[in-house]
Amino acid sequence: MRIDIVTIFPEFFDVLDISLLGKARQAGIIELGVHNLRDATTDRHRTVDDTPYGGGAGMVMKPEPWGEVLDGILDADDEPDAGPLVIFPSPAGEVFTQAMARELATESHLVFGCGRYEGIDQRVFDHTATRARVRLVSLGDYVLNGGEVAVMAMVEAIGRLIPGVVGNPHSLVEESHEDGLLEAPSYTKPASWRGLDVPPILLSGNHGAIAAWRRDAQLERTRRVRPDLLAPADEKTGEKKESPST
Ligand code: 6GU
Repeated sequence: MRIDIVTIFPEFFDVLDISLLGKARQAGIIELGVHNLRDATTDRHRTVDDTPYGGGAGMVMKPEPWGEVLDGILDADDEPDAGPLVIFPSPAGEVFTQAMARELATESHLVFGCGRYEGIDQRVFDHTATRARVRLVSLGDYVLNGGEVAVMAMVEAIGRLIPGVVGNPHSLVEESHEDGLLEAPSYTKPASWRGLDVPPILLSGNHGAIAAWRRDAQLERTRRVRPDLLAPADEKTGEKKESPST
């Protein structure tokens, strides 16, 4: 997979040299390009923002540098619905989920455009949408100063789902959210530590009983911490969605 990131803080993404994703890059599974938006400016101060039309607080990112940098990344020959998928992290976007990470992990080219300040001129989204698929994606219902942290989280969640990035693919299955539930608690040696014992069933060697215990623990934890994950009611119709898979 090819990943391009546009940002005014390219150093922010230096950490992608290390850990699992760094290894995946060395192995050629992930190809990463980080682009400094300021390199696409033409004025002496390398200006990327300006005051909003219509007034209001804060600054808005100007369209011209975005147009320049995206011209360099998007292939003019690509059909809009083939080619790269362009993602703009935004608190106004659809919420990023494990299901979306799985879907995005099947793409061959992702482009992330990190906004700062009060956002990016709307015409950047509109123009980009004439030549590529565009999605606005939010990490959740809270406000970050810019898209960089969100992109880091998305790249990690997506990257680890690309075949070959995580050594043992089984470790991808038994995780929170993969089956729609939170994961069960886990334990390792010693069997007794500071007066706290590992649940005896996990030492029993009875794989069926262990699987049943884990399932119960998942359901109990999900009911307690994230009841919204269990057949949430549709806000308008009150209709129950499909239950998490078993
Ligand atoms: Cl993707 N961007 C920003 N700036 N804030 C956020 C977010 C994204 N997701 C949640 N809050």
